[in-house]
Amino acid sequence: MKTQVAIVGAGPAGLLLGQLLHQAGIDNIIIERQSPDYVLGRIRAGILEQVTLDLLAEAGVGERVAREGQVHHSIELVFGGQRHAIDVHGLTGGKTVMAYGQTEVTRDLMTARNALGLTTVYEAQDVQISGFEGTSPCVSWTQPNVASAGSQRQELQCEFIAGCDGFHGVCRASVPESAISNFEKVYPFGWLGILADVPPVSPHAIVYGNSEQGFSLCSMRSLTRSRYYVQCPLTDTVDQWSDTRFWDELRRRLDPELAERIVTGPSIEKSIAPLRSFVAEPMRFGRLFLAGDAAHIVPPTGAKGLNLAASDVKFLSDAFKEHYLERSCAGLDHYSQRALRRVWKAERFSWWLTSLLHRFPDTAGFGQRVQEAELDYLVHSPAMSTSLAENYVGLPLDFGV
Ligand code: RFL
Ligand code: PHB
Repeated sequence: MKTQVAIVGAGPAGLLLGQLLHQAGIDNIIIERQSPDYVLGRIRAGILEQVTLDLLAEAGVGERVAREGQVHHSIELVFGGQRHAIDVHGLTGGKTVMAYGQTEVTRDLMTARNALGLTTVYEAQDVQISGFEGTSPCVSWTQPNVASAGSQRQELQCEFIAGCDGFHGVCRASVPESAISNFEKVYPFGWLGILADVPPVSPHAIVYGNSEQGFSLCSMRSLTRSRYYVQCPLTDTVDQWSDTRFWDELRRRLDPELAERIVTGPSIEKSIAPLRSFVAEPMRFGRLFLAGDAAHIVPPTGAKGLNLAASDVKFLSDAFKEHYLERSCAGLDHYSQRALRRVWKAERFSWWLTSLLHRFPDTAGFGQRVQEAELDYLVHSPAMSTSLAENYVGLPLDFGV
């Protein structure tokens, strides 16, 4: 097999890149380790920035999200038993975010790719990449389900490899240790999340809570499907959390009015996610380019992970277009620097919001009082609220350039 750009990973980053490259006439094949159903079964992000929405529209998949997504003009913060609205729309001169599940973004991209008849290899096992430091990159894998292929290795020769294979993927791991620098911060807690077919408690705003019991978050997927999270110890397991225990704990962490309004119901998904900040530098190694979670992770508090994956893909697809259509390497040469500049601002924001809203096991006394003062300052200072709002809706792609 041969193609111009081999994309490893059919998450949102890989699928979006494939779509944008195809539209520019650049041939690509996606190699994915899991089945389509498995990929669609992962419940993850739920908030899209305008930059991401614009990109989905550019990729030809903007219609359903525009029709079914819920526009949010504000966010709400609960602390000290009281709720405070941050008017994101007013503070940013009219910007908003959209509540629309990552699962649906992925579904829309998969449907569009299938309709175009583009090749995606699913359930590829033992994927390996090679030759990216020279001029002949190659992706290889074993395809156990294809009878004619037996257990023989399949090979895809290409001109470039896009590593869109998430945090645990093979692409970043294939780079020699001496060529890469990793920056990491691990947080001493996780998020227990549940999905339930109940109306969201706050359909027009995401609610972020900081209480004595810890962080909480009320989000949504539609007007009939809600997503809720509570901070929990990393040692907890899902079976320690019955639905009843979850709902009781969530209510305890909210203000009395919201707690009263919550509609509870059986969970249809429940999982615990650890929180991590991570950046690998650079994001390019010869003919290998990393994008999305393959290169960086943010704690989910600022809802930036999927949006950062989308902005990486914008920079990378523009660079490939420059290379193939204008015969210029400038975009590819600047990709890592350009992407990292945006990545680090989102890392800073996600780390800051995580520090502000969670209870840290070792930060009693002074640290706790400073957190309370900062929250109080945030909701009463237009300067600080504006800083939160402009980061929440997403900085412009050319910010500071
Ligand atoms: P993904 O989605 O992990 O996709 C990578 C794909 O690569 C495949 N893969 C391989 N394929 C071939 N060979 C291999 N060796 C492979 N190894 C892995 C995987 O099967 C997968 O299909 O990465 P991508 O595309 O970069 O997308 C990133 C986003 O998924 C991620 O940043 C967000 O989900 C983060 N995130 C959020 N982001 C937001 O913007 N807004 C949010 O509200 C938000 N909430 C969240 C989140 C992530 C969460 N968790 C569980 C991590 C909430 C949670 C709880
Ligand atoms: C979600 O809906 O899953 C969600 C919303 C906001 C966040 C993180 C996750 O900050």
